[in-house]
Amino acid sequence: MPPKAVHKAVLSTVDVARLFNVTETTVKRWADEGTLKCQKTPGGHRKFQIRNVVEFAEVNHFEPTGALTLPGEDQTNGALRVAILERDFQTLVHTFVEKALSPDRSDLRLLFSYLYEHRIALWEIYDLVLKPGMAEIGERWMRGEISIAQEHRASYETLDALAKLQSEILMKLPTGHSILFACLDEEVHEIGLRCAAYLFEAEGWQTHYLGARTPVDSICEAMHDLHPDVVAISVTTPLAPEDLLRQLSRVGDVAHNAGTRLLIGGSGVPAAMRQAPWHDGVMDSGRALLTFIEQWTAERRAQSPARG
Ligand code: B12
Repeated sequence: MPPKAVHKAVLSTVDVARLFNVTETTVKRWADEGTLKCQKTPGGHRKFQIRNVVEFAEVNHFEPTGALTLPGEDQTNGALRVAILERDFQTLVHTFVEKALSPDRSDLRLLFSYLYEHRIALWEIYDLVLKPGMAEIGERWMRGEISIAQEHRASYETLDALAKLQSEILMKLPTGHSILFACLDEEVHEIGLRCAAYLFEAEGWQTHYLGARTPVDSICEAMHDLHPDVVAISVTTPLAPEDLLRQLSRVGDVAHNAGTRLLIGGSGVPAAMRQAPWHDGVMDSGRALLTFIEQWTAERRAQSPARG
């Protein structure tokens, strides 16, 4: 289990780079110029005393907004580390479920930070840990092994922990593209929508988030006011198929008239809707979303090669 307190008095180059959201090369340059005091180990690695890093941040007005490599890494429970190294997602899912149901809220937050710090990509956390983990929690609830209260708490702790993780990740530079996110009026499930929004944000997109239970009229109004490049709707609990079709195709029509693309995601999109002409793609994973972004970027490059 990840430890709960920061014990590191000495930071590595990687730690400092993450702390200030800069590259390791930048940190090495600061150290070599003497602006950031460091000691070198016999092996030539730079080590930074916390007090020197704090002083450096104060003098240069740098805000340490990034995340440290998870504190006390050395004492971390071996099983989790081995699971990460071996990319044993079954164990990671199991650990997620345990932490999500733990009464200590910091457990889940630390777990997400820990996974990310150890090179488990954001989309992998969402698709390969969170999604199967939440499905497991749903099954436990259906089997009567956990209460409604526990399921609700796990959901809201998850949303909080995802927000905390988002504040720690490295974001790409702004792309100038924007996207609007919403769930339809009757939809309370919004964790998947959150994941999609965070992934776009991490890729440098400006995101507008309307959240769960948004009336279709309000989604259309927001498209009119905000002019997003893309609108994304997440569907988990299917409405009566004709209602879902009516609501989504309305969003699609309004979007296309405004030159906005419509993406639909989530586990509740009926298979029959995948080929409909009024949307620009149905996606059931964060990985698929990244492919969309890659294609979008390639198309934009092809349209205006000079801007790159
Ligand atoms: C958490 C949860 C809740 C929470 C929601 C909290 C919240 N704020 O979101 C609460 C407790 C409130 C809830 C309530 C209900 N729930 Co519920 N819930 C779940 C549960 C356990 C997990 C869902 C989840 O968050 N998954 C994690 C996310 C990350 O996965 P995801 O949504 O699939 O998203 C991923 C992809 O699909 C994709 N994605 C999703 N959206 C988008 C969008 C875009 C644009 C893109 C690109 C990608 C993308 O990316 C994500 C990452 O991989 C599921 C169980 C399950 N098997 O999923 C049941 C489940 C969804 N719930 C279910 C039901 C029935 C309900 C209730 C109707 C129960 C009831 N009788 O009251 C109510 C809903 C009431 C209502 N008015 O609608 C059923 C739905 C069955 C069905 N298909 O109809 C499920 C499947 C449980 C079950 N097996 O019966 N629920």
